[in-house]
Amino acid sequence: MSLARALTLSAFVLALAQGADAQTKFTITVGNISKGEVLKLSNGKTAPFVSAPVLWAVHTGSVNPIFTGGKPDAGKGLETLAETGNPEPLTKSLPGTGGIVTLGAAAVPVGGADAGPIPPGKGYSFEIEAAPGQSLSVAWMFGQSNDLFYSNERPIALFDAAGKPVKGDMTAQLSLWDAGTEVNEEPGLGPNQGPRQKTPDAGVAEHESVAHVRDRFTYPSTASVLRMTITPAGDAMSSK
Ligand SMILES: [Ca+2]
Ligand SMILES: [Ca+2]
Repeated sequence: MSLARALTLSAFVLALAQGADAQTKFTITVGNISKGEVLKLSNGKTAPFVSAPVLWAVHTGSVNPIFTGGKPDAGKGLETLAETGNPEPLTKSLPGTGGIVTLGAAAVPVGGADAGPIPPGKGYSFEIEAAPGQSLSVAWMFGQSNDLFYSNERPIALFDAAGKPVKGDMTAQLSLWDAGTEVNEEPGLGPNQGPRQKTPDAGVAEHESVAHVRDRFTYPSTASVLRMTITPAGDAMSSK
């Protein structure tokens, strides 16, 4: 092989490798911004708003791969996430499905040493890498519930139409869902909810479709208790 051809070939291979690595790093934060005990209970007492670890997926396509609204829980682990806060079954069942490129869970609160929920004032932070065209979907349990979770109805775009990384507050893309697997009790008081249940399965089973929560109880507005932000790294790792 001539030197010129070898150089051309290596340049081509390098370009391919750089194309494959045309990733942008993003830091995602999910914070519990509630203060004190914001859940006002029917017994006159109060309880704090608490969120569980965050399941996240970077994916292609126009559909959130974590769950399907309007259909019953697919039995891949959403019930465990929504009823106990543990994202682990979904981290094992979801890879390879729904256009998922990478998937993980953020379970250790910032400044903490152990996995656990985030009380008022605490948060999770994690890094992802994505290429233009890829999106983010997330899900985590509303801790003081039987089977409620926060997630995005549509994929959260990580790039705009021009391929530029997005940044800023994405909280408005989140809403509160009912997994349809356990009958709801009063948030913050029900004996079969995350912080109080004696076993992970405690509670009355229900068989409904996953849907936006609709019951006789009141819930804090999402933006009053949570803040999710996306911050792209200063410089993309692409050579372009
Ligand atoms: Ca329910
Ligand atoms: Ca329960």
